[in-house]
Amino acid sequence: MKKNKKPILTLISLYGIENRGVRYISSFLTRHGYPVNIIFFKQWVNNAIRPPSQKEVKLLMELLSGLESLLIGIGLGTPYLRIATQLTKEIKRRFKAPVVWGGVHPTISPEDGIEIADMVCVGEGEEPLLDLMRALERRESPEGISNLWIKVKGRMQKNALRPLIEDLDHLPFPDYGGRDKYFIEDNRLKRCDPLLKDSEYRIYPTRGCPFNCKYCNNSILRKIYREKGKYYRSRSPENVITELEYARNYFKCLRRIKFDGDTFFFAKEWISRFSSLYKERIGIPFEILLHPDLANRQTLSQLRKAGLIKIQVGLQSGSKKELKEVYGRDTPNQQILQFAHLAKDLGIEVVYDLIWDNPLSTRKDKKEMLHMLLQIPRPFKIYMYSLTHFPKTALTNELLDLGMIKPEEVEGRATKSFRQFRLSLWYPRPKEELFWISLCSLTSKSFIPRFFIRFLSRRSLLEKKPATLKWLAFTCDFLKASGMAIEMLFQGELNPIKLKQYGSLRKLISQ
Ligand code: B12
Ligand code: SF4
Repeated sequence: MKKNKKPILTLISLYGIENRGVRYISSFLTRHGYPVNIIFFKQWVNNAIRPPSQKEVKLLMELLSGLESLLIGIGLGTPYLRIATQLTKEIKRRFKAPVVWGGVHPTISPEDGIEIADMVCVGEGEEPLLDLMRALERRESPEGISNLWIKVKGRMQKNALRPLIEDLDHLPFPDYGGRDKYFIEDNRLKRCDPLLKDSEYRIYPTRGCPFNCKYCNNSILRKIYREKGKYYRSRSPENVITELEYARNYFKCLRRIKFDGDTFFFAKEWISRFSSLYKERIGIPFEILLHPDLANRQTLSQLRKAGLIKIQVGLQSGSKKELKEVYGRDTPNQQILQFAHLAKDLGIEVVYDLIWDNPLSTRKDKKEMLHMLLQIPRPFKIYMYSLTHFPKTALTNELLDLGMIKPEEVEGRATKSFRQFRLSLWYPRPKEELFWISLCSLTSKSFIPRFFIRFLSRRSLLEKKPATLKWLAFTCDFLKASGMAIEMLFQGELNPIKLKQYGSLRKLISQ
């Protein structure tokens, strides 16, 4: 299909049309003169991920046979390990081009990939892939390229990691649009960049995180990158604003910006500069992810004036002590409440993230969670997550050591996140858990009086038989979700991507 003197790199993103990792690599390689195709192989759908159909696999193979790639890269997170394995075997059976894996899962568990792919890239992929393309172009051996695990003559070579990229401003912006993007979904192949229909743009102003929560990928990455440079890095405000201007040229229905770095953490001077630039040059409503320890009046007021409308904050557990230690998040409840009042004063909407289905969580923890939520000023939203045991996080290791989960329950071998990641009330779980989830879910519904929730929480019969309560919580979720959908429709934010990702009644998530 493409006629070009320079050899071609083809990247496949599994179930992630957003996938910034591959989009960054693509722009970086393009900057250095290599043409890159990106194939978005299926879209991620909340709690309803299905393996690809035979037709979709066939479409992928036919497409690859026309692209004449020198190298094929596959980007994947842990849930897609089995799918990546199946596709890689098929690609290797049909094509001569070597296959390299990269992304979150190959970074934390390269050993899973090297058995299947020819090479695995650990960590940041921009420079290793450039070195690899150059070596392959010159027909040189890729042995010795840092960050790569390579099979050489049947023996495995694990090369050291290069230092982390320090100057993020130096990187080109992620790659969008163009004729070299393909999308395979619903048994069809389209030549397009499917993300451009989105009304929300996610930007990543940092890499790494200053915190180290035990259930998060950062708890592993910090160890992998030990002594490889500053782990938490940020871009300049100017660079972030210029990316947003660049994105505006591609995302024609843009209504909202989401700062999607691990957590919004910057020095005071950064915030001031950013706020004035954002107001002047962008002016689109934006939202951030924030660790509760970082909230203060001055910062939030400045951001509010610049256009901040929503903060997503990790509450995770409302228990006073024990469960906070389990998660490695020890912000006292009092501090969270102060933050909640501050956000309300400033007119900023808050969403609290909560984690459920943790075998270490006791009845007391759940009761304290409810108590905490009942004190938070309304209105607010809740995003509930079902704990997924991602490999090698500190929490997963702890649960394995305690014998509370089995190795086959660890994601990668398991695929629980296909059916349950954001929490839905219909997923099977113990009655006690369902009882407390349903009660907590009611706390964010301003139309349900708090005294009524307290009253329900004291009904021991409901705790033993929570089905009625579940229906009440589900009906309230439905009403709230319908209200949100109508609001989004009027604001021009309801689009086919959001509908596909979240629009299933049966999988309805708690808000
Ligand atoms: C923003 C975000 C999202 C966004 C956007 C995703 C995106 N990929 O852009 C949305 C909301 C869509 C999302 C969805 C999901 N996410 Co998410 N997400 C994140 C977050 C916070 C940042 C990811 C990011 O943009 N990083 C910045 C880029 C530049 O870094 P990178 O992706 O690692 O890419 C670099 C390298 O890995 C490498 N690389 C990447 N791809 C490739 C490919 C090749 C061939 C090579 C050689 C190298 C390479 O080079 C890149 C550039 O240096 C991370 C947390 C984190 N710290 O990673 C969680 C995280 C990645 N998400 C996670 C999960 C579980 C999901 C979901 C599965 C949840 C679900 N079931 O609904 C979905 C799956 C989507 C998918 N297919 O990946 C987990 C993954 C855990 C794991 N072990 O796999 C993480 C780590 C959070 C956590 N729990 O700790 N996510
Ligand atoms: S603050 Fe968020 S991104 Fe940072 S380590 Fe904790 S959970 Fe992970």
